Amino acid sequence: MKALLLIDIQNDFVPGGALAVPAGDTVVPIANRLQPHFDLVVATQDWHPAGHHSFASAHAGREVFETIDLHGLPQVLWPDHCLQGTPGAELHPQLDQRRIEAIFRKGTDPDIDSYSGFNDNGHRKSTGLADYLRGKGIKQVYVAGLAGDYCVYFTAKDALELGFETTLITDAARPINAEGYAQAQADVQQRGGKLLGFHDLL
Ligand code: VGL
Ligand code: ZN
Repeated sequence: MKALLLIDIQNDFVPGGALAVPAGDTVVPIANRLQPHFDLVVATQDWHPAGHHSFASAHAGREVFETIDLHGLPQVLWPDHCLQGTPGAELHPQLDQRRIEAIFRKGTDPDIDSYSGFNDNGHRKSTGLADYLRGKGIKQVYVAGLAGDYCVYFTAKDALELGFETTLITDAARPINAEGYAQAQADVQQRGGKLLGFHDLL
């Protein structure tokens, strides 16, 4: 059984949003075309409380995109984004939600960021996604969405570590930084993941 994991396809991550990923909106029609080819479709939603410690605004004298040490983990400081209950945190209005069986929220703990859909960045708490997928008989996961070099990449890495056969649908994700995404793809492959273009799955 194969699951499609649609990562953080939210208004704040597309052009015009608070943490816009270049061409982020182009993943929406691709995600919609892919969905019917899977046994299960699941989405994640970045879902931060106000004042989340991944926000530069929570650290006096710090700038957006600086990296700091946050409770023992390296943390890129982001613009305020995906605030719980705001339009920016909603899934993109053109994303077809009819086949999305569950939405896993992450980033709710103010003290730690959570790029992966499975675990926070310190692997301290899980979201329950792995158990959910196993309960549905899923052995293979395909990862797409935003951003390719952060939440999509970390989700694919965790999926591999958790024992899922993992494919990154490279052109169904868009990165914040192109070089970072090239490295992410190489790393996924090195860890035993597959890379595919979305046309190969239609
Ligand atoms: C993301 C940075 C901060 C993502 C989420 O969805 O890739 N990136 N929060
Ligand atoms: Zn975030």
